[in-house]
Amino acid sequence: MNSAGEPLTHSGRDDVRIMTLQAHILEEQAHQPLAGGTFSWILSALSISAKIIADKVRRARLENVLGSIGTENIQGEVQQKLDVIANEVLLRTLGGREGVAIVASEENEEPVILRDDRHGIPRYCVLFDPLDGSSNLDVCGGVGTIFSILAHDGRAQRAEDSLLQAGARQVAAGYVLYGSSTVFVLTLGRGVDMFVLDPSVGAFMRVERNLRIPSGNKTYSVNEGNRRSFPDGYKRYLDWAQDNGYSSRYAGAMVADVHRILLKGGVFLYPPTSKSPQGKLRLMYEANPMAMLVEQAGGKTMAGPGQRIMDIQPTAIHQRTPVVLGATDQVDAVLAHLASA
Ligand code: P6P
Repeated sequence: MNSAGEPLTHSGRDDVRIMTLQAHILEEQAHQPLAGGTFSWILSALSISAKIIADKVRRARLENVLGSIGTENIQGEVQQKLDVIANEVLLRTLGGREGVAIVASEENEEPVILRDDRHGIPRYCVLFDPLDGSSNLDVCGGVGTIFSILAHDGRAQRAEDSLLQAGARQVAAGYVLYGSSTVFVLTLGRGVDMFVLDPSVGAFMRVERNLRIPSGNKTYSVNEGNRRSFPDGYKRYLDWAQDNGYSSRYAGAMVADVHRILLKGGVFLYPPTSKSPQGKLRLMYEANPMAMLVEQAGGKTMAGPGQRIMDIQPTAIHQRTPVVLGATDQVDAVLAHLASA
């Protein structure tokens, strides 16, 4: 019964059932012909990892695990202590799942091959950025985990041959935002659903189904400190946006910026710059999963004029790409300026 003593029923759009992420995964499992329990177990490993990482992020300053460890990752970026801790959590939870053949992480130069495909069990590749935006940690800014799941090709001779699939072949994608609350956003290719961790219960509770990105929000999200080295079309767009009453919002963590766009609309851009001529964001475990989520929520995602992100055929696990993603009307406004002479 709800608070008014009425029976809990499907009330149109607002499904009042109490659904945890675990129950949602099992309910969705029926729609994934290949999945069976294998796929669901992978998602539950990501859920457990999110809870563990959320606790470590919340306690970071108390337990003095902020700051860097003084080494750099494959990206040449200084590793934060929690980058390494979050990476270990994901490797150890996913490592225990029978359905995971290969994992690839922003923090590991080479993919980790966990199992081959001899026994005919459908297996998957899981790619992730364990703690995206971790430089925000010291100042209590939003940080997140981003993940992408691909079906493993058991015939592949090398791990890369199975991993290097275009984003359009992802079977699932999502992120966890460790912000004012811990939010788990997931797509299995049938829309985008959102869950919030209830610490008193220790479960992710479903709060939104089939998220749709609102149109008409005149907000852009870009690091304007790089403006001088943007290609001219991006500069023309920014001039146009500022002449037309746009606001600017930029969190410095892709998960936080994309989450705002999923809920409120607008557009996120990471153009080519002099420092990152191919763009800064990584295709396989940042751009592709976010692109799947945004497109599943009715938005648009491009690497540039005429180049849909999820159509890019990757050639390297850590390759980078420019990114323009968000509400379709707002992405189209950017593209119009990239194309204009
Ligand atoms: P910049 C974080 O390091 C990250 O990979 C994304 O999460 C974020 O959108 C971007 O880089 C921020 O880069 O150059 O603006 O600090």
